[in-house]
Amino acid sequence: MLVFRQLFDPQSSTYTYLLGDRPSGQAVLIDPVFEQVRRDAALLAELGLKLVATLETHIHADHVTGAWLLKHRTSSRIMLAASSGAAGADRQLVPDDVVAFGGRRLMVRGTPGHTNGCVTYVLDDRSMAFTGDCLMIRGAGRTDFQGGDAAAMYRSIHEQIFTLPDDCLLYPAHDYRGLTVTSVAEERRFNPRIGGEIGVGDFTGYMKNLGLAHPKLMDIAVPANLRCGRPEGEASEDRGMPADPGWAPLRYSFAGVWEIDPHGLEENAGAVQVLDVREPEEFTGPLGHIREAVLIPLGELAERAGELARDRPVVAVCRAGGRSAQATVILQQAGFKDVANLTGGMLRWRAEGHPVDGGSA
Ligand SMILES: N[C@@H](CCC(=O)N[C@@H](CS)C(=O)NCC(=O)O)C(=O)O
Ligand SMILES: [Fe+2]
Repeated sequence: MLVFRQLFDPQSSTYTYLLGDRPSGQAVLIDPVFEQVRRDAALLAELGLKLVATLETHIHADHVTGAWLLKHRTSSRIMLAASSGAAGADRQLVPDDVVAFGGRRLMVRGTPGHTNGCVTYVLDDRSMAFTGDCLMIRGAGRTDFQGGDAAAMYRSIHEQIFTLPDDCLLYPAHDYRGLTVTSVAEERRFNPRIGGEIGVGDFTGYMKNLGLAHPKLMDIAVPANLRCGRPEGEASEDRGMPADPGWAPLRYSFAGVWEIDPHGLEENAGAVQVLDVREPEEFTGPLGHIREAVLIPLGELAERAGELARDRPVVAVCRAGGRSAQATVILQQAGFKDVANLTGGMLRWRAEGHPVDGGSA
């Protein structure tokens, strides 16, 4: 079984694709974005997948790749086209290369035109292909910088993409209108830049007149991507990715919440404030509460957050870990930096045998 997820970076309108092989648990990411590495790593962990490789469709001009950062977090191998000219890859791909993840494979097709190092990845059964900024949904990548070549793109699309099966789904690296997927047959017919009877001369004429401004991040992104996303100063803080919190062992969830487990909280109990956001009758009810917990029901938290100390991390607690997750959001909005949610709430805290005040056995 194939695990497939399409992920979006709203800043650059980039799609990142997660493909996983369920039986082996091995996965790849196509075109990860630096600022989204924490999110992507959280999803891989929650799905029980091990990242074996990151693949680039090309050297991006509008965002920095997450390849280097993911390699440091997960030991994944960095793969991209030899023709991209990038330094620091673990494997340089050439056309017809095969990238394996567990029992599944991606085939590499050279599709230059947007840049001269662009490739398309085709899934083993030809049910889907990842076209980067070559063929886009009712569009095509621009050809006016980074060695772009409209005639080369015309050939790439006709010879490498339109030759795939009609119902092969095509997933681009970007879409600026929120469209997510297309197919070979519909692009062959309806693509306004290259579909129908449009010839190479028509296409190059169209592409010369797109009139697009250069990507805002181009001067930062291209040099960084030629290093596979390794920050110049090495430290990840240099590029907008704050370090993970160090005050306790925390886990970031795909839902966007920092989580602490009962064991981690007990180990760090002296250093944190425990905030219980249940209703008063629950606090004194059968589940009991954690020693020295401060009670502020969730509905009152926005107004009463000032009752909490700002110089100590806050761990929010409720019955099952749901309301307290929302409490971490409210606290962050109120300016608290070090906040975490007790995973599983009082139910898990008790089930794992940690001490409670009050409550019934
Ligand atoms: N406005 C965007 C740039 C968008 C852009 O130039 N995208 C490239 C892909 S790197 C493209 O090929 N666009 C084709 C199109 O918009 O038709 C930014 O500042 O990042
Ligand atoms: Fe691009």
